Amino acid sequence: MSATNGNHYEQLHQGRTKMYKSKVDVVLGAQWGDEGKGKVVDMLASEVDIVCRCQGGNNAGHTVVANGTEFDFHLLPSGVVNEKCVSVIGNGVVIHLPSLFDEVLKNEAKGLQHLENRLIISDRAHLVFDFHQHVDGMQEAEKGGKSLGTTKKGIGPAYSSKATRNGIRVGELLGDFNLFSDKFKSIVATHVRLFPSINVDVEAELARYKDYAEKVRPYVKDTICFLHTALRNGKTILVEGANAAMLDIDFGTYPYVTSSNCSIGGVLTGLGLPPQTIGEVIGVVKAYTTRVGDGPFPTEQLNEIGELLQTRGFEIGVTTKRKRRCGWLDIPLLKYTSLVNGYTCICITKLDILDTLPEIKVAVSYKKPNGEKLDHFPGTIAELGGIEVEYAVLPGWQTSTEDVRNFKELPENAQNYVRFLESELSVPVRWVGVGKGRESIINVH
Ligand code: 2SA
Ligand code: GDP
Ligand code: MG
Repeated sequence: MSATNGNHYEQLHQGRTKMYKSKVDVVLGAQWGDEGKGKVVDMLASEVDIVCRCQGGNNAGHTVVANGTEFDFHLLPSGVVNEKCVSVIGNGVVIHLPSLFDEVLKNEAKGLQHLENRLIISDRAHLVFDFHQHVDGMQEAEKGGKSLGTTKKGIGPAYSSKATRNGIRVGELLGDFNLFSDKFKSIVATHVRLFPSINVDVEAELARYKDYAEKVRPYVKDTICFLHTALRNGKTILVEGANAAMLDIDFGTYPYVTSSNCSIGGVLTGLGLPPQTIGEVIGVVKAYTTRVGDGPFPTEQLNEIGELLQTRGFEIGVTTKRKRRCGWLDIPLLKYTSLVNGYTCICITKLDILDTLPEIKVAVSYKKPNGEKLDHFPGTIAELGGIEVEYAVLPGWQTSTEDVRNFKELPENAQNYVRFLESELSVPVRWVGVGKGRESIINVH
Protein backbone atom coordinates (compact mmCIF):
# COMPACT_ATOMS: atom_id res chain seq x y z
CA MET A 1 0.00 0.00 0.00
CA SER A 2 1.46 3.42 -0.94
CA ALA A 3 2.00 6.06 1.74
CA THR A 4 -0.98 8.09 0.58
CA ASN A 5 -3.45 5.22 0.29
CA GLY A 6 -6.05 5.09 3.02
CA ASN A 7 -5.41 8.69 4.13
CA HIS A 8 -7.89 10.42 1.87
CA TYR A 9 -10.21 11.51 4.66
CA GLU A 10 -7.33 12.98 6.64
CA GLN A 11 -5.89 14.69 3.54
CA LEU A 12 -9.31 16.16 2.79
CA HIS A 13 -9.19 17.98 6.09
CA GLN A 14 -5.64 19.29 5.71
CA GLY A 15 -4.47 22.48 4.09
CA ARG A 16 -7.87 24.14 3.74
CA THR A 17 -7.50 27.43 1.93
CA LYS A 18 -8.97 30.50 3.57
CA MET A 19 -11.07 32.11 0.87
CA TYR A 20 -12.96 34.53 3.06
CA LYS A 21 -11.63 37.32 5.21
CA SER A 22 -14.80 37.55 7.28
CA LYS A 23 -17.78 35.46 8.30
CA VAL A 24 -21.53 35.67 8.15
CA ASP A 25 -23.29 35.70 11.53
CA VAL A 26 -26.90 34.62 11.66
CA VAL A 27 -29.84 35.54 13.92
CA LEU A 28 -32.57 32.86 13.93
CA GLY A 29 -35.90 32.44 15.70
CA ALA A 30 -35.74 29.34 17.91
CA GLN A 31 -39.49 28.90 18.57
CA TRP A 32 -42.61 29.94 16.58
CA GLY A 33 -41.45 33.45 15.78
CA ASP A 34 -41.69 36.85 17.47
CA GLU A 35 -38.83 36.04 19.82
CA GLY A 36 -37.42 39.54 19.35
CA LYS A 37 -35.13 38.93 16.37
CA GLY A 38 -35.54 42.53 15.20
CA LYS A 39 -34.19 43.82 18.48
CA VAL A 40 -31.18 41.46 18.42
CA VAL A 41 -30.37 42.41 14.82
CA ASP A 42 -30.57 46.09 15.73
CA MET A 43 -28.28 45.53 18.71
CA LEU A 44 -25.61 43.98 16.46
CA ALA A 45 -26.21 46.09 13.34
CA SER A 46 -24.24 49.05 14.67
CA GLU A 47 -21.12 46.87 14.40
CA VAL A 48 -21.68 45.20 11.02
CA ASP A 49 -21.45 46.40 7.44
CA ILE A 50 -24.32 44.46 5.86
CA VAL A 51 -27.64 43.05 7.14
CA CYS A 52 -29.56 40.57 4.94
CA ARG A 53 -33.00 38.99 4.81
CA CYS A 54 -32.84 35.56 3.19
CA GLN A 55 -36.39 34.15 3.20
CA GLY A 56 -40.06 34.89 3.86
CA GLY A 57 -41.80 38.07 2.84
CA ASN A 58 -43.97 40.70 4.47
CA ASN A 59 -45.60 38.06 6.66
CA ALA A 60 -42.71 38.82 9.01
CA GLY A 61 -43.03 41.61 11.57
CA HIS A 62 -39.79 42.64 13.30
CA THR A 63 -39.86 45.36 15.94
CA VAL A 64 -36.97 47.68 16.70
CA VAL A 65 -37.17 50.34 19.39
CA ALA A 66 -34.35 52.80 18.85
CA ASN A 67 -33.92 56.20 20.50
CA GLY A 68 -37.55 56.16 21.63
CA THR A 69 -39.01 55.42 18.19
CA GLU A 70 -40.70 52.08 17.48
CA PHE A 71 -40.19 50.67 13.98
CA ASP A 72 -41.93 47.59 12.57
CA PHE A 73 -40.20 45.98 9.62
CA HIS A 74 -41.79 43.46 7.30
CA LEU A 75 -39.63 43.29 4.17
CA LEU A 76 -36.89 45.75 5.02
CA PRO A 77 -34.04 44.22 7.03
CA SER A 78 -33.96 45.67 10.57
CA GLY A 79 -30.43 46.89 9.82
CA VAL A 80 -31.90 49.87 7.94
CA VAL A 81 -32.19 51.71 11.25
CA ASN A 82 -28.42 51.93 11.23
CA GLU A 83 -27.32 54.46 8.62
CA LYS A 84 -23.89 52.87 8.18
CA CYS A 85 -25.38 49.50 7.27
CA VAL A 86 -26.18 48.24 3.78
CA SER A 87 -29.39 46.18 3.74
CA VAL A 88 -29.86 43.27 1.37
CA ILE A 89 -33.07 41.50 0.39
CA GLY A 90 -31.80 38.15 -0.89
CA ASN A 91 -32.93 35.78 -3.63
CA GLY A 92 -34.88 33.58 -1.18
CA VAL A 93 -37.28 36.38 -0.22
CA VAL A 94 -40.68 36.85 -1.89
CA ILE A 95 -41.50 40.52 -2.45
CA HIS A 96 -44.83 42.30 -2.80
CA LEU A 97 -43.53 45.51 -4.35
CA PRO A 98 -46.51 47.73 -3.36
CA SER A 99 -45.98 46.72 0.29
CA LEU A 100 -42.22 47.27 0.04
CA PHE A 101 -42.64 50.84 -1.20
CA ASP A 102 -45.33 51.56 1.41
CA GLU A 103 -42.87 50.35 4.04
CA VAL A 104 -40.11 52.56 2.65
CA LEU A 105 -42.43 55.61 2.73
CA LYS A 106 -43.66 54.85 6.24
CA ASN A 107 -40.14 54.60 7.57
CA GLU A 108 -38.92 57.68 5.75
CA ALA A 109 -41.74 59.53 7.54
CA LYS A 110 -40.33 58.16 10.83
CA GLY A 111 -36.93 59.63 10.01
CA LEU A 112 -35.02 56.88 8.18
CA GLN A 113 -33.20 58.57 5.35
CA HIS A 114 -31.48 57.75 2.08
CA LEU A 115 -32.74 54.18 1.92
CA GLU A 116 -32.15 54.24 -1.84
CA ASN A 117 -28.40 54.39 -1.19
CA ARG A 118 -28.26 51.47 1.21
CA LEU A 119 -30.89 48.94 0.16
CA ILE A 120 -30.06 46.22 -2.38
CA ILE A 121 -32.62 43.79 -3.77
CA SER A 122 -31.74 40.52 -5.47
CA ASP A 123 -32.67 40.19 -9.12
CA ARG A 124 -33.54 36.56 -8.32
CA ALA A 125 -36.11 37.29 -5.59
CA HIS A 126 -39.64 36.27 -6.59
CA LEU A 127 -42.57 38.65 -6.84
CA VAL A 128 -45.74 38.33 -4.81
CA PHE A 129 -48.73 39.70 -6.73
CA ASP A 130 -52.08 40.85 -5.35
CA PHE A 131 -53.73 37.72 -6.75
CA HIS A 132 -51.37 35.58 -4.64
CA GLN A 133 -52.77 37.38 -1.60
CA HIS A 134 -56.38 36.84 -2.73
CA VAL A 135 -55.65 33.14 -3.28
CA ASP A 136 -54.06 32.92 0.19
CA GLY A 137 -57.30 34.26 1.70
CA MET A 138 -59.45 31.94 -0.40
CA GLN A 139 -57.42 28.85 0.48
CA GLU A 140 -57.73 29.71 4.14
CA ALA A 141 -61.51 30.21 3.81
CA GLU A 142 -61.87 26.89 1.95
CA LYS A 143 -60.15 25.03 4.78
CA GLY A 144 -62.84 26.19 7.18
CA GLY A 145 -62.07 24.89 10.69
CA LYS A 146 -58.75 23.46 9.46
CA SER A 147 -57.23 26.78 8.36
CA LEU A 148 -53.53 27.41 9.03
CA GLY A 149 -54.02 30.95 10.27
CA THR A 150 -51.74 32.47 7.63
CA THR A 151 -51.06 36.19 7.48
CA LYS A 152 -52.83 36.28 4.08
CA LYS A 153 -49.86 38.08 2.56
CA GLY A 154 -49.69 35.63 -0.35
CA ILE A 155 -46.54 33.92 0.92
CA GLY A 156 -47.67 30.30 0.35
CA PRO A 157 -49.10 30.95 -3.13
CA ALA A 158 -45.99 32.91 -4.20
CA TYR A 159 -43.61 30.14 -3.06
CA SER A 160 -45.96 27.66 -4.83
CA SER A 161 -45.54 29.63 -8.06
CA LYS A 162 -41.77 29.53 -7.53
CA ALA A 163 -41.77 25.76 -6.91
CA THR A 164 -44.01 25.02 -9.90
CA ARG A 165 -41.73 27.23 -12.02
CA ASN A 166 -44.45 29.71 -12.91
CA GLY A 167 -43.10 32.44 -10.66
CA ILE A 168 -41.72 35.75 -11.86
CA ARG A 169 -38.46 37.17 -10.53
CA VAL A 170 -37.58 40.80 -9.92
CA GLY A 171 -34.97 40.59 -12.71
CA GLU A 172 -37.66 39.61 -15.21
CA LEU A 173 -39.67 42.69 -14.35
CA LEU A 174 -36.64 44.79 -15.24
CA GLY A 175 -35.96 43.04 -18.57
CA ASP A 176 -38.05 43.03 -21.74
CA PHE A 177 -41.49 44.21 -20.61
CA ASN A 178 -43.22 42.20 -23.35
CA LEU A 179 -41.72 39.01 -21.95
CA PHE A 180 -42.78 40.02 -18.45
CA SER A 181 -46.31 40.73 -19.75
CA ASP A 182 -46.54 37.30 -21.37
CA LYS A 183 -45.38 35.57 -18.19
CA PHE A 184 -47.77 37.66 -16.10
CA LYS A 185 -50.73 36.78 -18.36
CA SER A 186 -49.82 33.12 -18.15
CA ILE A 187 -49.47 33.05 -14.33
CA VAL A 188 -52.81 34.91 -14.01
CA ALA A 189 -54.50 32.41 -16.40
CA THR A 190 -53.17 29.49 -14.31
CA HIS A 191 -54.58 31.01 -11.13
CA VAL A 192 -57.94 31.91 -12.71
CA ARG A 193 -58.26 28.30 -13.90
CA LEU A 194 -57.75 27.08 -10.35
CA PHE A 195 -59.67 29.89 -8.62
CA PRO A 196 -62.34 31.10 -11.10
CA SER A 197 -63.67 33.73 -8.69
CA ILE A 198 -60.45 35.77 -8.56
CA ASN A 199 -60.69 38.90 -10.56
CA VAL A 200 -57.48 40.29 -12.07
CA ASP A 201 -57.54 43.37 -14.30
CA VAL A 202 -54.50 42.28 -16.30
CA GLU A 203 -53.99 45.51 -18.24
CA ALA A 204 -54.28 47.66 -15.11
CA GLU A 205 -51.81 45.40 -13.26
CA LEU A 206 -49.34 45.55 -16.16
CA ALA A 207 -49.53 49.35 -16.22
CA ARG A 208 -48.95 49.40 -12.47
CA TYR A 209 -45.96 47.05 -12.73
CA LYS A 210 -44.46 49.12 -15.54
CA ASP A 211 -44.19 51.90 -12.95
CA TYR A 212 -42.90 49.56 -10.25
CA ALA A 213 -40.19 48.35 -12.64
CA GLU A 214 -38.74 51.87 -12.78
CA LYS A 215 -39.19 52.43 -9.06
CA VAL A 216 -37.39 49.24 -8.06
CA ARG A 217 -34.67 49.34 -10.77
CA PRO A 218 -32.15 51.46 -8.80
CA TYR A 219 -32.18 48.96 -5.93
CA VAL A 220 -31.70 45.76 -7.92
CA LYS A 221 -28.36 43.93 -8.14
CA ASP A 222 -26.81 40.51 -8.25
CA THR A 223 -26.65 40.15 -4.49
CA ILE A 224 -24.66 36.91 -4.71
CA CYS A 225 -21.63 38.62 -6.26
CA PHE A 226 -22.13 41.58 -3.96
CA LEU A 227 -21.97 39.41 -0.82
CA HIS A 228 -19.01 37.34 -1.96
CA THR A 229 -17.01 40.44 -2.87
CA ALA A 230 -17.88 41.85 0.54
CA LEU A 231 -16.65 38.67 2.27
CA ARG A 232 -13.39 38.68 0.33
CA ASN A 233 -12.89 42.29 1.40
CA GLY A 234 -13.44 41.53 5.06
CA LYS A 235 -16.88 43.16 5.41
CA THR A 236 -19.01 41.83 8.23
CA ILE A 237 -22.41 40.39 7.37
CA LEU A 238 -25.38 39.63 9.59
CA VAL A 239 -28.38 37.60 8.44
CA GLU A 240 -31.80 38.28 9.92
CA GLY A 241 -33.92 35.13 9.87
CA ALA A 242 -37.65 35.71 9.51
CA ASN A 243 -40.37 33.56 11.15
CA ALA A 244 -38.67 30.69 13.03
CA ALA A 245 -37.53 27.06 13.11
CA MET A 246 -40.92 25.70 14.21
CA LEU A 247 -42.50 27.44 11.20
CA ASP A 248 -39.88 26.00 8.79
CA ILE A 249 -41.53 24.15 5.91
CA ASP A 250 -39.34 21.07 6.54
CA PHE A 251 -38.66 21.13 10.27
CA GLY A 252 -41.72 22.91 11.65
CA THR A 253 -45.10 21.54 12.69
CA TYR A 254 -46.14 20.81 9.08
CA PRO A 255 -48.63 21.75 7.66
CA TYR A 256 -48.96 24.53 10.27
CA VAL A 257 -45.85 26.25 8.98
CA THR A 258 -44.89 29.00 6.58
CA SER A 259 -43.63 28.21 3.07
CA SER A 260 -39.92 28.91 3.41
CA ASN A 261 -36.95 27.38 5.22
CA CYS A 262 -36.65 29.62 8.25
CA SER A 263 -33.79 27.63 9.74
CA ILE A 264 -30.09 27.64 8.85
CA GLY A 265 -30.52 26.02 5.42
CA GLY A 266 -32.60 28.96 4.23
CA VAL A 267 -29.67 31.26 4.94
CA LEU A 268 -27.47 29.41 2.45
CA THR A 269 -30.06 28.97 -0.30
CA GLY A 270 -31.65 32.37 0.24
CA LEU A 271 -28.41 34.28 -0.20
CA GLY A 272 -26.12 31.98 -2.21
CA LEU A 273 -23.66 31.44 0.64
CA PRO A 274 -21.59 28.28 1.12
CA PRO A 275 -21.63 26.72 4.63
CA GLN A 276 -18.02 27.57 5.45
CA THR A 277 -18.90 31.28 5.41
CA ILE A 278 -21.17 30.90 8.43
CA GLY A 279 -19.77 32.15 11.74
CA GLU A 280 -21.98 32.54 14.79
CA VAL A 281 -25.53 31.19 14.77
CA ILE A 282 -27.48 33.16 17.36
CA GLY A 283 -30.69 31.49 18.51
CA VAL A 284 -33.24 33.97 19.82
CA VAL A 285 -35.34 32.38 22.57
CA LYS A 286 -38.27 34.14 24.21
CA ALA A 287 -38.31 33.36 27.96
CA TYR A 288 -41.72 31.70 27.41
CA THR A 289 -43.38 30.45 24.21
CA THR A 290 -45.83 32.13 21.83
CA ARG A 291 -47.47 31.12 18.61
CA VAL A 292 -49.65 33.17 16.26
CA GLY A 293 -51.88 31.24 13.88
CA ASP A 294 -53.21 27.71 14.17
CA GLY A 295 -51.44 24.45 14.89
CA PRO A 296 -50.22 22.37 17.84
CA PHE A 297 -48.63 24.06 20.84
CA PRO A 298 -47.80 21.57 23.63
CA THR A 299 -47.08 24.09 26.42
CA GLU A 300 -49.95 26.49 25.58
CA GLN A 301 -51.71 27.87 28.67
CA LEU A 302 -55.40 28.44 27.94
CA ASN A 303 -55.86 29.95 31.38
CA GLU A 304 -54.92 32.99 33.46
CA ILE A 305 -51.17 32.25 33.00
CA GLY A 306 -51.56 32.44 29.21
CA GLU A 307 -53.57 35.65 29.59
CA LEU A 308 -50.97 37.19 31.88
CA LEU A 309 -48.14 36.42 29.43
CA GLN A 310 -50.24 37.77 26.56
CA THR A 311 -51.08 41.06 28.29
CA ARG A 312 -47.76 41.67 30.09
CA GLY A 313 -45.84 40.70 26.95
CA PHE A 314 -48.10 42.74 24.59
CA GLU A 315 -48.26 39.59 22.50
CA ILE A 316 -50.02 40.93 19.42
CA GLY A 317 -49.05 40.14 15.81
CA VAL A 318 -46.98 42.92 14.28
CA THR A 319 -48.38 42.24 10.80
CA THR A 320 -51.97 41.10 11.42
CA LYS A 321 -52.66 42.44 14.96
CA ARG A 322 -53.87 38.98 16.01
CA LYS A 323 -53.49 37.99 19.66
CA ARG A 324 -50.60 35.56 20.09
CA ARG A 325 -51.20 32.32 21.96
CA CYS A 326 -48.95 31.96 25.02
CA GLY A 327 -47.43 29.18 27.11
CA TRP A 328 -44.42 28.00 29.09
CA LEU A 329 -40.88 27.62 27.76
CA ASP A 330 -40.41 24.29 26.00
CA ILE A 331 -36.99 22.62 26.28
CA PRO A 332 -37.68 19.58 24.01
CA LEU A 333 -38.70 22.02 21.27
CA LEU A 334 -35.57 24.14 21.81
CA LYS A 335 -33.30 21.09 21.86
CA TYR A 336 -34.79 20.10 18.50
CA THR A 337 -34.34 23.51 16.86
CA SER A 338 -30.84 23.71 18.33
CA LEU A 339 -30.02 20.40 16.59
CA VAL A 340 -31.28 21.72 13.27
CA ASN A 341 -29.74 25.20 13.50
CA GLY A 342 -26.56 24.52 15.49
CA TYR A 343 -26.80 27.59 17.74
CA THR A 344 -23.39 28.77 18.87
CA CYS A 345 -25.00 31.08 21.41
CA ILE A 346 -28.39 32.19 22.63
CA CYS A 347 -30.12 35.47 23.35
CA ILE A 348 -33.02 35.11 25.79
CA THR A 349 -35.58 37.87 25.36
CA LYS A 350 -38.50 39.11 27.45
CA LEU A 351 -37.23 37.74 30.77
CA ASP A 352 -38.86 40.84 32.33
CA ILE A 353 -42.31 39.55 31.36
CA LEU A 354 -41.90 36.74 33.93
CA ASP A 355 -41.09 39.23 36.74
CA THR A 356 -44.44 38.92 38.56
CA LEU A 357 -44.80 35.13 38.62
CA PRO A 358 -44.38 33.27 41.94
CA GLU A 359 -43.37 30.11 40.10
CA ILE A 360 -42.45 29.34 36.52
CA LYS A 361 -42.92 26.06 34.73
CA VAL A 362 -40.59 24.78 32.02
CA ALA A 363 -41.36 21.77 29.83
CA VAL A 364 -38.47 19.33 30.24
CA SER A 365 -39.66 16.24 28.38
CA TYR A 366 -42.43 14.81 26.23
CA LYS A 367 -44.00 11.45 27.03
CA LYS A 368 -45.88 9.08 24.71
CA PRO A 369 -49.43 7.99 25.69
CA ASN A 370 -47.87 4.77 27.12
CA GLY A 371 -45.68 6.83 29.49
CA GLU A 372 -42.41 6.30 27.58
CA LYS A 373 -40.19 9.39 27.18
CA LEU A 374 -39.82 10.63 23.63
CA ASP A 375 -36.23 10.86 22.40
CA HIS A 376 -37.04 12.93 19.29
CA PHE A 377 -39.35 15.78 18.32
CA PRO A 378 -42.55 14.33 16.79
CA GLY A 379 -42.64 14.47 13.01
CA THR A 380 -46.41 14.43 12.62
CA ILE A 381 -49.21 16.51 14.04
CA ALA A 382 -50.92 13.32 15.23
CA GLU A 383 -47.85 12.21 17.20
CA LEU A 384 -47.37 15.70 18.66
CA GLY A 385 -51.07 15.86 19.58
CA GLY A 386 -50.73 12.62 21.58
CA ILE A 387 -47.81 13.61 23.82
CA GLU A 388 -47.93 14.53 27.46
CA VAL A 389 -45.66 17.32 28.68
CA GLU A 390 -43.54 16.94 31.83
CA TYR A 391 -42.67 20.18 33.61
CA ALA A 392 -40.02 21.34 36.03
CA VAL A 393 -41.24 24.04 38.41
CA LEU A 394 -38.76 26.85 39.08
CA PRO A 395 -39.22 29.56 41.71
CA GLY A 396 -40.02 33.03 40.36
CA TRP A 397 -38.27 36.24 41.50
CA GLN A 398 -41.19 38.66 41.82
CA THR A 399 -38.91 41.68 41.40
CA SER A 400 -38.65 44.03 38.44
CA THR A 401 -35.68 43.26 36.18
CA GLU A 402 -36.39 46.11 33.74
CA ASP A 403 -33.56 48.33 34.94
CA VAL A 404 -30.95 45.62 35.45
CA ARG A 405 -27.98 45.84 33.08
CA ASN A 406 -25.56 43.44 34.75
CA PHE A 407 -26.15 39.69 34.96
CA LYS A 408 -24.93 39.45 38.57
CA GLU A 409 -27.52 42.06 39.57
CA LEU A 410 -30.43 39.95 38.35
CA PRO A 411 -32.37 38.30 41.19
CA GLU A 412 -30.80 34.92 41.97
CA ASN A 413 -33.87 33.01 40.76
CA ALA A 414 -33.75 34.89 37.44
CA GLN A 415 -30.06 34.00 37.05
CA ASN A 416 -30.96 30.38 37.85
CA TYR A 417 -33.71 30.42 35.21
CA VAL A 418 -31.17 31.54 32.60
CA ARG A 419 -28.58 28.99 33.78
CA PHE A 420 -31.20 26.22 33.73
CA LEU A 421 -31.95 26.89 30.07
CA GLU A 422 -28.25 27.11 29.28
CA SER A 423 -27.42 23.78 30.90
CA GLU A 424 -30.43 22.01 29.36
CA LEU A 425 -29.40 23.13 25.87
CA SER A 426 -25.63 23.03 26.38
CA VAL A 427 -25.36 26.30 24.48
CA PRO A 428 -24.05 29.48 26.12
CA VAL A 429 -26.52 32.28 26.78
CA ARG A 430 -24.75 35.44 25.59
CA TRP A 431 -27.47 38.06 26.19
CA VAL A 432 -30.67 38.46 28.17
CA GLY A 433 -33.35 40.98 27.16
CA VAL A 434 -35.29 42.79 29.89
CA GLY A 435 -37.15 45.43 27.87
CA LYS A 436 -38.06 46.59 24.38
CA GLY A 437 -35.33 49.16 23.88
CA ARG A 438 -31.84 48.77 22.48
CA GLU A 439 -30.36 49.49 25.87
CA SER A 440 -32.44 46.84 27.71
CA ILE A 441 -30.00 44.04 27.21
CA ILE A 442 -27.70 42.25 29.64
CA ASN A 443 -24.36 40.82 28.54
CA VAL A 444 -24.00 37.44 30.22
CA HIS A 445 -20.32 36.67 29.66
P1 2SA B 1 -47.85 32.60 6.23
O1 2SA B 1 -48.60 33.90 6.14
O2 2SA B 1 -48.19 31.66 5.10
O3 2SA B 1 -46.39 32.74 6.44
O4 2SA B 1 -48.46 31.88 7.56
C1 2SA B 1 -48.14 30.53 7.88
C2 2SA B 1 -47.91 30.38 9.37
O5 2SA B 1 -46.77 31.14 9.75
C3 2SA B 1 -47.09 32.03 10.80
N1 2SA B 1 -46.36 33.29 10.67
C4 2SA B 1 -45.90 33.97 11.72
N2 2SA B 1 -45.77 33.62 13.02
C5 2SA B 1 -45.24 34.56 13.85
N3 2SA B 1 -44.94 35.85 13.46
C6 2SA B 1 -45.07 36.20 12.16
N4 2SA B 1 -45.02 37.51 11.80
C7 2SA B 1 -46.05 38.44 12.36
C8 2SA B 1 -45.59 39.03 13.69
C9 2SA B 1 -47.37 37.68 12.47
C10 2SA B 1 -48.66 38.47 12.65
O6 2SA B 1 -44.44 39.42 13.74
O7 2SA B 1 -46.34 39.09 14.65
O8 2SA B 1 -48.70 39.69 12.67
O9 2SA B 1 -49.72 37.79 12.75
C11 2SA B 1 -45.50 35.24 11.23
N5 2SA B 1 -45.68 35.25 9.88
C12 2SA B 1 -46.20 34.04 9.56
C13 2SA B 1 -48.59 32.30 10.59
O10 2SA B 1 -49.21 32.82 11.76
C14 2SA B 1 -49.09 30.91 10.21
O11 2SA B 1 -49.22 30.13 11.36
P1 GDP C 1 -39.47 39.28 15.89
O1 GDP C 1 -40.48 38.94 14.84
O2 GDP C 1 -38.72 38.08 16.36
O3 GDP C 1 -38.55 40.39 15.49
O4 GDP C 1 -40.28 39.80 17.16
P2 GDP C 1 -41.55 40.81 17.16
O5 GDP C 1 -41.08 42.16 16.91
O6 GDP C 1 -42.64 40.27 16.30
O7 GDP C 1 -42.06 40.63 18.65
C1 GDP C 1 -41.21 40.83 19.75
C2 GDP C 1 -41.84 41.89 20.66
O8 GDP C 1 -41.18 41.88 21.92
C3 GDP C 1 -41.67 43.31 20.15
O9 GDP C 1 -42.77 44.07 20.55
C4 GDP C 1 -40.39 43.79 20.84
O10 GDP C 1 -40.33 45.20 20.98
C5 GDP C 1 -40.55 43.13 22.18
N1 GDP C 1 -39.29 42.79 22.87
C6 GDP C 1 -38.13 42.29 22.33
N2 GDP C 1 -37.26 41.99 23.31
C7 GDP C 1 -37.87 42.30 24.48
C8 GDP C 1 -37.49 42.17 25.86
O11 GDP C 1 -36.41 41.69 26.21
N3 GDP C 1 -38.44 42.57 26.79
C9 GDP C 1 -39.65 43.09 26.44
N4 GDP C 1 -40.49 43.46 27.40
N5 GDP C 1 -40.03 43.21 25.16
C10 GDP C 1 -39.15 42.81 24.20
MG1 MG D 1 -42.52 39.09 14.52
